[in-house]
Amino acid sequence: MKRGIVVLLLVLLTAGFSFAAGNAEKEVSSEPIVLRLAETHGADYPTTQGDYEFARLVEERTNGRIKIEVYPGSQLGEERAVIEQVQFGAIDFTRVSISPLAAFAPDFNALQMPYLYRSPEHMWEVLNSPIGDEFLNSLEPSGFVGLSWFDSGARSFYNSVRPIKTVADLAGLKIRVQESALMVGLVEALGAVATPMPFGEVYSAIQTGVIDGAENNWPSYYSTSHYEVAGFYTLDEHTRVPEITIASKMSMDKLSSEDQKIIKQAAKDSMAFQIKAWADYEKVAEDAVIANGNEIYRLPDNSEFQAAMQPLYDALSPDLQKVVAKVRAVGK
Ligand code: BDP
Repeated sequence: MKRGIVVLLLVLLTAGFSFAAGNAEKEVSSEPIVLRLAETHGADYPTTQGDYEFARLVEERTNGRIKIEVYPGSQLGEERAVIEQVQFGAIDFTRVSISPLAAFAPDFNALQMPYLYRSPEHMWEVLNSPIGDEFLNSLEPSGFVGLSWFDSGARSFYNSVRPIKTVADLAGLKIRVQESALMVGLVEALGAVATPMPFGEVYSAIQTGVIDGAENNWPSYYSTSHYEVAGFYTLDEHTRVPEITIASKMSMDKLSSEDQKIIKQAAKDSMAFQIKAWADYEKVAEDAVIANGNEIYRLPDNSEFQAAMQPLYDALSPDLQKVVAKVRAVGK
């Protein structure tokens, strides 16, 4: 009987030891945590360069414990579909335009209204103010953690049919917009026909005449080769739409609060790198498009365009009108 108990104890003890040893081993040789970030643009594009910088900082600051793998070129899907996957944790991070994000968090429309910012500096002052942080934090109930902002210049119209010099020139043109209700309204307010479509489908849609044009900044006009099939570019600069990096709240909740802090800080610290890369690439894109012989027209004055878009402001909810007023007051 006594011997039986001793044997039983021994068995239990060895089992306990090997269990403890197993655990210790797991901790020592623990694999890095690998997280995925989805990006629409190709590897050389300035937002993707910003993503790589973010990933580099996270890896460095966690001594390699956390690796963020960047998937450029829409490998994980187009923006809207990617945002959905981030929402339910299938993708950990993405860098997107706030336009498609506004379908999930409608308040973001207040940050992409036409002619909202007086200048690029004004936009940065807003994003770096408590308003910017309030927007980043507002995403949590929708299942996202807002991390940081990237530059995206100003968006303007391009098409394959005719130069646009006045609002009347836009009449009846079929213009692709992002998958965003606000952008549909914006194009319709100018008398054109809005066609929402994923970014990756725009080139062939212009080439085959399904649409006449689209709207975007210099870098995207160039990097997508849209400038080859839509030769008229009018610099009306109707919107400045910030880029944003978001994390899946489900993915973040699995990490320690210390690691969450490192990730948030690394994202903020990658902004300066992207903003510089943006300025450099914007110049490269502009030079290349001009060298290609495209017809570029800069609106001498945007008041006609601005007046045509006023109904979009009138249609905003009273709450968003207040946010717009706060944005406009920054730096005044
Ligand atoms: C580019 C943004 C990209 C958007 C794209 C678009 O960087 O995130 O998806 O515009 O128009 O400027 O869809």
